[in-house]
Amino acid sequence: MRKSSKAASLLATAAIFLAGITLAACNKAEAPGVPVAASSASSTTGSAKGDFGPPQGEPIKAVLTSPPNVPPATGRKAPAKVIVELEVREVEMEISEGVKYTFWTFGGTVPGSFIRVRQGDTVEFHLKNHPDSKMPHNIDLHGVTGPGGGAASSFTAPGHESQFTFKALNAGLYVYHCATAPVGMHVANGMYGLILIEPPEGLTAVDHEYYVMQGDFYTTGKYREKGLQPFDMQKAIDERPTYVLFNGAESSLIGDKALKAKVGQNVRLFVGNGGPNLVSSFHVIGEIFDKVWFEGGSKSQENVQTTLVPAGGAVIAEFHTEVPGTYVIVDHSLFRAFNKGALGMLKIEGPENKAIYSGKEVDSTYLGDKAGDLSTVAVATKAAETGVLTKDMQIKAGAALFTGTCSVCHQANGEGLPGVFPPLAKSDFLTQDRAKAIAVVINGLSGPVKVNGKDYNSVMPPMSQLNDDAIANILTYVTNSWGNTGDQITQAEVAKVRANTPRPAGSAH
Ligand code: HEC
Ligand SMILES: [Cu+2]
Repeated sequence: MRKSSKAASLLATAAIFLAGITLAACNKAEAPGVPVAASSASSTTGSAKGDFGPPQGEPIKAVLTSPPNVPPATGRKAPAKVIVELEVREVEMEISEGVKYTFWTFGGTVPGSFIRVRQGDTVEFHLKNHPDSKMPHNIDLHGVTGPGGGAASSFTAPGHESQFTFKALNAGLYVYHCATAPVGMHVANGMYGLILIEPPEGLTAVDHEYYVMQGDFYTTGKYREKGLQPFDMQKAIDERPTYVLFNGAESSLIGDKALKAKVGQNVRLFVGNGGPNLVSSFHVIGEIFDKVWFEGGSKSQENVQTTLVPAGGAVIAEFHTEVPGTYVIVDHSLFRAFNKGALGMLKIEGPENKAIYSGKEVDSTYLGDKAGDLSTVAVATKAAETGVLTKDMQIKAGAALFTGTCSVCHQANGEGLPGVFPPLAKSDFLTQDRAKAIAVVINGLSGPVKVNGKDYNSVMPPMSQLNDDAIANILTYVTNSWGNTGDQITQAEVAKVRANTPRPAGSAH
């Protein structure tokens, strides 16, 4: 295709125009105190578009929210002076059932408090570091124009406070994080969050806004290994996370903490990724994002299945709800979802719409071991900690874990499928030898076997990725259900079989 001379001259004009904008942007960045005229209506790029007059009215104290909540829209029509007060706290919290971790937080939560201002606002930022903290911290806000995004002005020792002021020049959704050395470690411990800088006209009204932020975590113990788990620097350097999580804990968006909406509503997700290492392939199973403002910027894309959220980046995703049910939120790098915790839920309530979707839901496949009633698992974990774990607690926890772990093959009623999956109900194989039953779960089983007089010759994959306590609970449930009679199978028994039997090649340890 040949360019006409007219097109060439148009291009030249555009080049001059762009050069002008770049110059304007430079001037502004160098002298942020000098208000930039809101004039250049023809301009369509970056920070030149906005309302940069002096702050008006009384200073406003920013409303900060904990995830998954988002502060209300600023609703302002003019720039203001906004005061943000954020306190760093180092707190021990549950990262997974019975697993504790010392998080370093902005505001006591992971991710940190959500901050919402309007483009053109002058933000007076106060960073406090709680006297109980062991470490100094600071903050780098990606929405700040200036050295280190504020990091250079906010180094704060325990029990101290620092203050700096910035003008919110660019609209968008931005990550903030701690940038104190070793930076990777501060971020890996949960020191990140989101700041939304609304465009002058604000965002459209929706029924729900939620705050979801992914992060990768590195513990010396294995996935779901109980107790207080220290940070593992080597795993972090190797980028081998033990956990990949939404909102800092495995259970943060599960069960009664699931995000909620009704059929026929508009939902907006502010999705961030703190990293420090992984890039997220953010996906909601069974939904399509009608609109995504990719990379947290000003352009939107439509009809998106999976959106990429870089480490230190964010997106705004919107969709309209049509069909009731549980929608599973994942990082579509699926081992992270099913084996490292990157799984959440959105529960949509309302009338069925058979014209859009015919069936009843409940898809335990996509929920994995989170399909059952997890409160029973919590009860068993707590009881095990204090040494009062009863058989009944184990059976209830095992029932929840069996769903989505074993039921896909052996079926919810334990009957299996004729010729393919042997029954666990009244299985003579199972009741023969408990150590052998434990070994089957840990190391799998293949080749010809006879169960209740019928021949099977198939493959059960090793399930050694399950913890000793999970296997003990599942087997206690199995050996006490569907007409089976057995007693408690203990964690110690499972640990012994694990130690005394070799793992097949390629299985988890
Ligand atoms: C992917 C399908 C699959 C899953 C998931 C699965 N199994 Fe199996 N299981 C099998 C197959 C197939 C066999 C028979 C293997 C053979 O033919 O050698 C079997 C055999 C067994 C046996 C011995 C035979 C019997 O019926 O008593 C036990 C016990 C058992 N499984 C328990 C479990 C438990 C507990 C879980 C969950 C932790 C589980 N299985 C998950 C497919 C599966
Ligand atoms: Cu820090």
